[in-house]
Amino acid sequence: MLITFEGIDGSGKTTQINLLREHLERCGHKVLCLREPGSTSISEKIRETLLQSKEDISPIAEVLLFCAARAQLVSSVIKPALKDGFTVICDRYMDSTVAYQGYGRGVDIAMIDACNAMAIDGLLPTITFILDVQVENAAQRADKRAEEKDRMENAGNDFFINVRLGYHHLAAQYKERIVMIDGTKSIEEISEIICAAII
Ligand code: Z5A
Repeated sequence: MLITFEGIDGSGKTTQINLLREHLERCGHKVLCLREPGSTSISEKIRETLLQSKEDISPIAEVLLFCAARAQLVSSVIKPALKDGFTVICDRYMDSTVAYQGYGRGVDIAMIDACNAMAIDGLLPTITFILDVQVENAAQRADKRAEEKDRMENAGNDFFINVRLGYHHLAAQYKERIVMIDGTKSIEEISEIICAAII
């Protein structure tokens, strides 16, 4: 089973992934947690370029780089792990490219769908959780962290408002796969909803 988590930066994905991992391991599952972009040496190098580059990266180049990182992760890690009986939890996947580069940057969604199709090679998530929080709320949470903002985090409020809108559209379009959760509920309440949806 491939479980993916989505939402704007600071929406609580990492928190919920850790709780779900504990829950699934207690139930006897072998669990592998991954992040996008990243989780292979090539994909981590692409991540470094995407998030830390001081040079401008064109929106199309951004799509191709995120999808290249994804293609490498799918073929070298996710597919083999699923074959070995692992439950794979991925912090972001194909929906991030639609929300961030499509709705955020304005790249044509049909072009993104085509790139995503190449990258995932038929591997759709079994279930996707979108943690929905207002941009201001997520920004307040992120501000509490001491780290310097990366290239994507510096994109500005309007960008994140559009990304959030993109997630709303995706949730409406793919009801059979996507569960959208109010990310302002308590950590425990959200975790209960997620665990109940997995069973
Ligand atoms: N990106 C893209 O543009 N296109 C793509 O195709 C892909 C990615 C795959 C990767 O960022 C960036 O790449 C991301 C999208 C872009 N950029 N942005 N902006 P990342 O991997 O470095 O980080 P992230 O995925 O955006 O999120 P994050 O910083 O790791 O946050 P999070 O995992 O969603 O949240 P958290 O760390 O679990 O929680 C944040 C804080 O809130 C923390 O203090 C928690 O204790 C607190 N929290 C969590 N839940 C709650 C609740 N329920 N109530 C109150 N407080 C809470």
